[in-house]
Order: sequence, then structure tokens, then C-alpha cells
Amino acid sequence: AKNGTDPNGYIVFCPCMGRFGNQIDQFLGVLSFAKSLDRTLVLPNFIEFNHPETKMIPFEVLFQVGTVAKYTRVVTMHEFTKKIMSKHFAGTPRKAIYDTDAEPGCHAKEGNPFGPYWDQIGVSFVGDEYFGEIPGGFETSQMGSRKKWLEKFGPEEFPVLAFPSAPAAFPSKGKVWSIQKYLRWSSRITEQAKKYITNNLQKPFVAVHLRNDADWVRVCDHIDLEKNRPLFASEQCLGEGHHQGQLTMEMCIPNKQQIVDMIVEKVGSIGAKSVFVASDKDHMIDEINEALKPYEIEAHRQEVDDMYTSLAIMGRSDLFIGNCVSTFSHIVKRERDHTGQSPRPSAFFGVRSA
Ligand code: GFB
Repeated sequence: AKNGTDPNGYIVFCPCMGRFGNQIDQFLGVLSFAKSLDRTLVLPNFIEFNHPETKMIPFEVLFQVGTVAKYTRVVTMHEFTKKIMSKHFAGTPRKAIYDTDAEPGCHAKEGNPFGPYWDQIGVSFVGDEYFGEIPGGFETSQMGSRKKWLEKFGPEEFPVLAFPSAPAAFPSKGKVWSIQKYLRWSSRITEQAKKYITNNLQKPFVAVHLRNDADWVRVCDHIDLEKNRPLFASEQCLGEGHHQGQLTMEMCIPNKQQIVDMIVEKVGSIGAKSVFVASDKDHMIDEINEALKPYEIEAHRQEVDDMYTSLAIMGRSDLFIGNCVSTFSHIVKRERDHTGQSPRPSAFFGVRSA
């Protein structure tokens, strides 16, 4: 690489859609896209919405850079802005490219989180390019797509491709799920998870994700019982195109009885000695403990439910019960499927296992 820059160029993007589960879901597709174009991917800042505050979390705070680098060439946002962008691309037009089918113009910096994201890293958009006519869009596995990208956006003319949103499908396609194995929690998060487990949980333990805040009820209203269409992460338990079954209300928003019954069943099946509960709203600790009384075991939660630590704890459990529709649950499911020697057990509310 000349001057320490990648002659094949860079991809920088904003994970501007949805919250963490959505951002990670798309990130897997972006990794695949960057690898297929053979450009260095600038690792994003993830965006946390703590209304009214918007916080940017550098990739390396959450994940190990060295592990993702085993999949494809990457650079941290910090290194890119400090060492590469400022020295080598100062004054060079950095073009934003976008899909005209999706938006009636490239307003890359309009609104939150778009504006703050690019301002913080110091990227300004001086030119817009359309890629709408490229076959397959970001699906570079489609015939002729990769070739078109390389022809239309060569690294000499376009050393940096900046995307105002993730260049990837949402929800993610099954073929990118295994890329999760290159996402390893940073040592800080792993240590926090381990410490929590040592101090609070007896092994073996069951981990449960309860997605039950008010916004979620509205998501479940979109279940189409007639057409059985995929909804957010639902293909994680029903297969692509839902070829394995019907999406139900119980899968999306199980009632309290269904939740408690599932936990009791799974606790019995592995002889669990404790239960860990993560939730965005109601952890149901009292109800769960009431049901677990005969087993003389207890349910626990983090006093302040830090979402990243919760995810890492759930990833390390002996059995995980997730919400099939939630992309947040899907992070855990993918981690359990792909980061060990062999898949570790996961279950979903509303899904009867044989
Ligand atoms: O991650 P996310 O896109 O997953 O959004 P879904 C859910 C957010 O809720 C997470 C919080 O990023 C967290 O901020 N959250 C959920 C939790 N579960 C927990 C938990 O157990 N502990 C903690 N601490 N926080 C959907 C999206 O969310 O929500 C859709 O897919 C849409 O885009 C919909 O926005 C309303 O897939 O669950």
C-alpha cells in the first residue's frame, strides 16, 4: 500500500438505520460487501439512542478489531480519520453514493443520526453518485453486480465510497449470518459478562431475552397471519421465506404465562441452577421466581441492564431463550450458532421443539 493507504480504496458508512440489533444485522452484510469489492472497510461507530442524546460508540469499544480483520481488510474509524483521511484525502472530493430508488435525493447529512455521525468524523459530501442501476444493488453475488461496481466506482476516481446508510440488506440474508463468528466482544465487555456470571449465576444457567417495551407491541401488530411474511429477524427461527412454519403472536409477544412455562420447561430440560433475564422493559423477575420456587433456583437481572453486557452474558449461557422476531435476540442466536466449536442450544418463545 502506497503511503500506508489501500490502493483499492475504502468504504465508509453510517449504520443509520434502527438500533443496535438492526445495526449489527446490516453490518454483517456490509462486511460481505466490502470483501467482495476488495476495499478496506472503515469500522463504523455504532449509534446509541438515549433520548434526547445520540451517542457514537466506536466499533473497537464493543468488538475485537483483530478478529474482524481475519474476515476482510478493516481500519478503525479513529485511524481512518486521523491518519488516512486527513493526510491523504484532504481536499479530495469524497463522494456519497446512494440508491435513487430509495430516496429522492442524497440528503446524507439531514436529520439525526445522519448529521451528527458525519460531522463527528469530519466527512463532508461534495458529490453524489447514483448506483440505482447496478444489478442486485449491494447483493454483489448477483450476476454482473460486482463487475459493475468495480467498473463504475474504480478506486482511482473513487478512493473513498461513503454511504449515508449501510450498504446491505435488511433484514440480513441467511448466507451472512455465519460472519458473526468474526465479531468477538471486546475484552472489556467479555470481562464484565464473566464477572457478572461469577458473582450472580450458578451454572448451568438459562438466559432469557424478553423484548416487551411498548414499541415492540406495535411491531407485532404487523404480523400477517395470512401471507406469513418474514418480519424483522423472524427467519432466524422459521427459515428463509418462513419455509419452516407460521409466524405467530406468541413468537413475537408471548404472554406472561407462556414466558413462565417456557422458562420452567427449559430449566427442567437442562437441570439449570439459575436463570438470567435481559429485557428492555419488564424483566418479570417476581413472576419467574414464583414459578421457579419448586426448583429452588432464582432468576437474576443486571441492576442496570447494560445491553452489551447482557448480550455477552446471554451468549455464554448454557441455554438461550430468545424472541424470534427481534434482531437483538438474533445477535445472541448467531453468536451461539457460529462462534464455538459447534452450535450451542437456543430456543424461541412460541416455537415448540421436537
Ligand atoms: O436492537 P434492536 O434493533 O432490536 O432495537 P429489535 C431494540 C433496542 O431495545 C436495543 C433495547 O438496541 C436496545 O437498545 N433492548 C432490547 C434492550 N432488548 C434489550 C435488553 O434485553 N436489554 C437492554 N438493556 N436493552 C426492533 C427493530 O428492535 O424494534 C426495528 O428491529 C424497530 O427496527 C422495532 O425499531 C420497534 O429487533 O428487537
